[in-house]
Amino acid sequence: MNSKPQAIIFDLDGVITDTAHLHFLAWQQIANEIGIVIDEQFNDSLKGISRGESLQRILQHGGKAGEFGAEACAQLAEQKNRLYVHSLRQLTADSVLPGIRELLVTLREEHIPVGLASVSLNAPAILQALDIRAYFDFCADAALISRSKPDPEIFLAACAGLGVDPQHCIGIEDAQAGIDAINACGMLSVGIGAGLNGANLQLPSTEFLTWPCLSAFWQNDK
Ligand code: B16
Ligand code: MG
Repeated sequence: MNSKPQAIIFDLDGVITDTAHLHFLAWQQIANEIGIVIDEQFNDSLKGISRGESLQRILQHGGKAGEFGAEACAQLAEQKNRLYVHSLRQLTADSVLPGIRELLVTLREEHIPVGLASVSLNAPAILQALDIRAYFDFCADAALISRSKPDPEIFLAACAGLGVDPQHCIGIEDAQAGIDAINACGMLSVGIGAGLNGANLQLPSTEFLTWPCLSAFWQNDK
């Protein structure tokens, strides 16, 4: 039995910082412009889902799935991204969720490799804005991924980049699609927040996500 996991792989949105609300505001503006109403509850179903797929879900939600061709969809997605990227200017080092920076520091001290598995093409810029890029040994490139969560592709890419075996790693997620992705690649899953099914460990918020907690969880399960 290994006393420590080979790596810890983090989701970004909802685990490291709360960008879900910013995604929501940008999508809401785009949806309004084409006569579709979305609310925060619907937005939950877009967590971990790529930009293009999110747009398809919004169109379907509004009963307009067949009304926009590929070019129109690309334009809407680009417009949404412009709004979203503009809103990211408000992120600072203080926008890291409670406990996360401390955990990243401890994982460095414990020599445990850290990876990022976000399907956001904006992830590198967000880590820079939060001033935590240096704590990540490898960030999977969302541009090289063809299937968003719940497919395990992004988590497998993070493990491959770190040179670790998924079976010996922990993945941390706040979205159901992300928990399903972690479980599908044989990693141990940690869920943050309520309403998630199938997480191997469920914590109410990031404040509870400490190295002693993860270490005890690892040793109990392995
Ligand atoms: P972008 P994660 C995901 O990030 C978000 O949860 C999801 O809402 C968003 O649509 C997706 O990134 C793509 O983001 O438009 O910035 O490329 O949860 O995988 O960290
Ligand atoms: Mg997330």
